[in-house]
Parts: sequence; structure tokens; C-alpha cells
Amino acid sequence: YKIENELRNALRNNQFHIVYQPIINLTHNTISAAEALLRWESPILGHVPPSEFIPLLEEFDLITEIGNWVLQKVCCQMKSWLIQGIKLKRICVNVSPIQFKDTSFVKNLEKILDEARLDPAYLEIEITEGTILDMKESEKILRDLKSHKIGISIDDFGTGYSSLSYLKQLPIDTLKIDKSFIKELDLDGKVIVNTIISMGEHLNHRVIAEGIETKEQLDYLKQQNCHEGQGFYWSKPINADRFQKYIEDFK
Ligand code: G
Ligand code: G
Ligand code: MN
Ligand code: NA
Repeated sequence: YKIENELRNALRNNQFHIVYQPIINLTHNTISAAEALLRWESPILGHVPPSEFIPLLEEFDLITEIGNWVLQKVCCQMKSWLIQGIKLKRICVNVSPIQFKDTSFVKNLEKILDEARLDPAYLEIEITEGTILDMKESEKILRDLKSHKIGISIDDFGTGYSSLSYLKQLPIDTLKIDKSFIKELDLDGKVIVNTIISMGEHLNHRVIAEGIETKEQLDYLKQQNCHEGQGFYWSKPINADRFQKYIEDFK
């Protein structure tokens, strides 16, 4: 057997599903958004983590097809939640660099949003610093997304190599502080976190702290006026039904 064939058949055989993790507004203690994360349960390999299968999807040129499937599912789910009166402000979806640079990316997105009848302002895409390294090309795509009112979030922020002058001129809505910095809130960790928060403040970007697991971490981030948080402290990523229950039971 070949893993490539397994992956090629996985979509058709319903082996992918999407889980959602809440993003909390730290000022108001409300759920403001959700991050959608892809999961693969293979009958042969069992649960394969995204850190392993996403690079394979990229290598086998399947990432755009699967990525579009994710966007489609997620936009329809969000629309259904909104119709049911669930007041999420954003739904966040990870987009791989290859998918982002595909010439029909924005056009596909428009079509997906249109078919789901979802207001584009509800969608936020998450890209990493690595995705926007080649500035000229990325800037054009980002402006195109912005002109459609789609939100843009920089994921794993602080771990890449994007220069600060780039960031200043790009239409970015959100910075997500990488969880490695939250995990180590020693003196150095605190300096890094505080610097990202004040940068967000100055550049008018929302700042999310990822990987919050403890009350101590939460208290520190609140004290520093970090806008939003995400992590096991509230919930691990869970399926759509459980997520809906989680929202209904929150607080
Ligand atoms: O929880 P977790 O193991 O799901 O996520 C690991 C990594 O996999 C994250 O860094 C995330 O960016 C990536 N990932 C998860 N879901 C998706 C997806 O739908 N598309 C892309 N491109 N990456 C994803
Ligand atoms: O896209 P991104 O790289 O940010 O993916 C988020 C990843 O972080 C997912 O794999 C998710 O399961 C994981 N994650 C979310 N909350 C926590 C947390 O509190 N602690 C740890 N260790 N991982 C988390
Ligand atoms: Mn992410
Ligand atoms: Na991250």
C-alpha cells in the first residue's frame, strides 16, 4: 500500500472531519470565534496528526482540493450556527502556503462563500509568516482578500522570519502568539509576549494568545490586556455538535 493512495481516497471515503476550538474574548469572557482544524482517521493508520498529513497533502498536490473542502464545510457550518442564533463573530481556517498562492484561491473562496451564503466578514484565514515571505505576490492576494472583507490572521506569530516593516504595510487583522511563548512564561517569555501585545496595540491588530492551559497563564495575559485567548484551559478542539453544546453551556 502507499500512503499517497490512502490520502487520495480519504476524502471520498469520508475519513476527514473538522474539529473546532473556541477563541475567548479575555475582556468580556465570551466566545468570539472558533478555529477549525482538520483531522484524518485512517482505517489502516488510525489517527494521523495534521503535522504529518498536511505536508503529505502538499507533496502530493492534494492540499488545494482538501483545503477547499475544509473551507466549504466550515463556511456552511458557520452559516448554520448563525441561523441558529449562535453569536460567533469569526470562524478561522488554516490555509497552507500552496493553497494561498494558487491562482484561483480568492476566486474559489468567493464561490464557496457565495454558495454558503455566508457574509465574508465572518471568515478569517490563518496563514503563517512563511506564507508571506515573498512580499509582492502575497501583498496582492492579501489586498484582494481584504477587498472582499475576509479577515487575515498571522498564525504561530513570532516563530517565523517576517520583518516588522512588512507587517506594517500588510492588511492584517490578527496576530496569534505562538503557543511556545505561552508555555514558557519566564522572564524572556514575558518580554516576547508583551512586545507582541504592544505591537498589536500600535498597529491596530487583534492579538490572540494560543496554547493557554493554566489559570496563571490566563491571569498574566489578561493583566497585559491581550485581547483573546485559545487553549486547553477552555477546551481542546471538538466536533461541531460538541462545540455547539459548549457554546450553549458557556458561563
Ligand atoms: O491541533 P493541531 O494538531 O490540529 O494542528 C496542527 C497543525 O496543523 C496546525 O499548525 C495547523 O496549522 C495545521 N492544520 C490543521 N488543520 C489544517 C487545515 O485545515 N489546513 C491546513 N493547511 N493546516 C491545518
Ligand atoms: O494552527 P496552529 O498551529 O495554531 O494549530 C493549533 C494547534 O495547537 C492544534 O494542534 C491544537 O490542537 C493545538 N492546541 C490548541 N490549544 C492547545 C493548548 O492549550 N496546548 C497545546 N499544547 N496545544 C494546543
Ligand atoms: Mn492555526
Ligand atoms: Na499556532
